[in-house]
Parts: sequence; structure tokens; C-alpha cells
Amino acid sequence: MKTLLITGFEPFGGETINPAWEAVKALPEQIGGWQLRKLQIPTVFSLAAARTLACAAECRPDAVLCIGQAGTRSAVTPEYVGINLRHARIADNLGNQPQDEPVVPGGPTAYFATVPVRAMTAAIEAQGIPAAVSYTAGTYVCNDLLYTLLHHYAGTPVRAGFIHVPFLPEQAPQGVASMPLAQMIRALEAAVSAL
Ligand code: PCA
Repeated sequence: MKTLLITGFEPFGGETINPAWEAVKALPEQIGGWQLRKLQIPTVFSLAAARTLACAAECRPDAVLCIGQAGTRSAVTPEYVGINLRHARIADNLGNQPQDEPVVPGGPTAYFATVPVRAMTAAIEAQGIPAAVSYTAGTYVCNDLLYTLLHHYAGTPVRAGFIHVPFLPEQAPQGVASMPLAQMIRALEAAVSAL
């Protein structure tokens, strides 16, 4: 049995829940050949990655998959790339609001995710759930985490990836897309099965 470290963020930006953690928390302990190690992480630059890597040092995962909220999206979106840029429109949960800073000074401009992004997306769609490959994880804490993990694990067999999920119906303002929790959970199960 392989080990998957799967993370979900704490609420941020004035929200009281984060669908990412709600969905991760509700996943079964095993999916296919994967034993899941679930971790809730703070929506804070650097710290999210530090907590994830501290947990990874202890559970020694074969893959790390991080889940985050992308409130403007209508589909579950596996991320193709992490970029070496921090630029925050809103402060994180500790008040940090970096502007045009690198994640890793001197690091490569970008890394591609090392999980099978297209297969994961196809597996979610095969469940009848809206999914799409995303080519930007933004420049906020989610991208910070994805880039840091890809930098850390570059040249190792440990795979790393990220999936953004939409708002839950109870979060979405009028006219903004959302997805029921049960659907998100099924989407993540399908994605893990495709790892
Ligand atoms: N989404 C944010 C950070 C935490 C989360 O769930 C992002 O997309 O960067």
C-alpha cells in the first residue's frame, strides 16, 4: 500500500469554511492502493508548505496532493504548473500580503506538477463531474505551496500536485458557481484513483 499525504486549507478571506478541507476530511482512509494521511494546513505563505513538509518527513509519502478553494471556478481543476511568484490580492491568515516576490529566490520560474494531471481530470469527468486542467494556480498561498513542494521534491520519486475546488453552495454569492460537497468528495476519490 502506498501513502498519500493529502492536505486541505483552513478557511481564509473571511470565510468560515474551506471546501477543500471539508472534502479531504470526508474522504475514506483508503482509496485503491493508497493509504491516506490527511492534514489541515493554515492559509499562510511559507507556513502551509512547512507544515506539509514536516508531516511528510514523518509519514514519508509516495505522493503529496494538496486541495484548495478557488471560489470563482465552476469545475474541479487539477493544476498543471506552479510558478515562482507570490503576489497577494488579500492578506493571508497571518496578515502577510507579499507583492511580486519569489517563492524561492533564485529558483526556476516554474515547475510542472508531477502527478498525472490529465488522467486525474479525465477520471473526474468520467464521474460526470465538471473538471478541467488549469494552467494557473494563481499567485497566492495555493501556488506558494505547490511550487515549494515541486521544488523540494524535484529529482526525487515523490510526486506532488494540487487541485482547486469551487465554493460550496452555502458560500457562493448570488450568481457565483458552486459544487455540492458530495460531488467534490467523489471528484477527489476519482483523482486519487488516477494517481
Ligand atoms: N485557496 C487559496 C489559498 C487557500 C485556499 O484554499 C488559493 O487559491 O491560493
